Amino acid sequence: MKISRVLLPVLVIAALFVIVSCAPAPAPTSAPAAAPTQPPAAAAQKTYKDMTLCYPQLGAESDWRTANTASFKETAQTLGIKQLVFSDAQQKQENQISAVRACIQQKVDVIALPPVVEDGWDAVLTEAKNAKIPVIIVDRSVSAPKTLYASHIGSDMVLEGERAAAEFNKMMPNGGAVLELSGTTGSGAAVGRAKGFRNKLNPNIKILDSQTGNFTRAEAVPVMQAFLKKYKAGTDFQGIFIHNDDMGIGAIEALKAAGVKPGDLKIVSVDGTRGGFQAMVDGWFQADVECNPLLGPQVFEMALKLMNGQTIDPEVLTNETVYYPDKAKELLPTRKY
Ligand code: GYE
Repeated sequence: MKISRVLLPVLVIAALFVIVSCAPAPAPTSAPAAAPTQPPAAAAQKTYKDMTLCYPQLGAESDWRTANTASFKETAQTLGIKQLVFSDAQQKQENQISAVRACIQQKVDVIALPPVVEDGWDAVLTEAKNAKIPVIIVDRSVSAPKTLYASHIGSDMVLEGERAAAEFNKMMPNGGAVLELSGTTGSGAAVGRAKGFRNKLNPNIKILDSQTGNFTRAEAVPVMQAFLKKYKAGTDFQGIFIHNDDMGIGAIEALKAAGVKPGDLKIVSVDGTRGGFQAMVDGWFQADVECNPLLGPQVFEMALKLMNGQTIDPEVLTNETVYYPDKAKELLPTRKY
């Protein structure tokens, strides 16, 4: 039989095709059925025992701060974390920035930062972000972009200022003049409280003067003394808004020395420390706006979530209230700070 030149290659290909399709199936390359593969192990969840948390505390300026530090140290112990890297920046931002940098070097798991002031954090927060160390801003706020930190846990300082204003509005329905003894200049706490106070204060109540006492008793005394030299208590002004209880206690010292008696002036303070409660019992403060320093448990819980890649709230505001003299005596022994 003569096969044409055209037909020959077609027949060869067809034959090859038959051979290939009849060939036995190649042996499977995967593991034999007798030894089935295990499902991939779930990523090991981190626990508190794995946690190194950095807390570059801003200072020790007030009873609020002392309670805040204690809350972090106690919580770290209770939870049994691996290490709490604690430092005290003595109210100096440059010390806090150095402490954060040391924590980045040490490759901590999470940084919880209570910023002394709002501005000036972008660079070091960027460094933490580049090192893949999440940062939780604690207590006061920062002005840095939200993309540079994981979350903020703390008080609504604006609301605190608004609550203080509401007290003056109630106590001084016919208007008058008040002084303001403000917290650390440029701090989220002082900026927020001042803003909230101005938001809500009735227009018939004038803010006669505002000076900082840097949140400390010691610095509040000379500021109050200077106020009392410049303005006559009860005549030029009828009230004082004080940004924290420690400064309130310093101010009382100066007021007493100048012969002012409890109740002569309307005084509203912030924090709700034992010292503030005592000042209400003694008749000096007419109201104390709560600011809760016991933030440790919430912060560690969030830090663990971050270590495990879980989702977290970008802002957690503390639930707070206002305290009055009528319940102060009864509540004083129950106060934790
Ligand atoms: O009110 C004050 C402290 O940032 C909320 O700082 C905190 C404030 C607090 O020194 O007592």
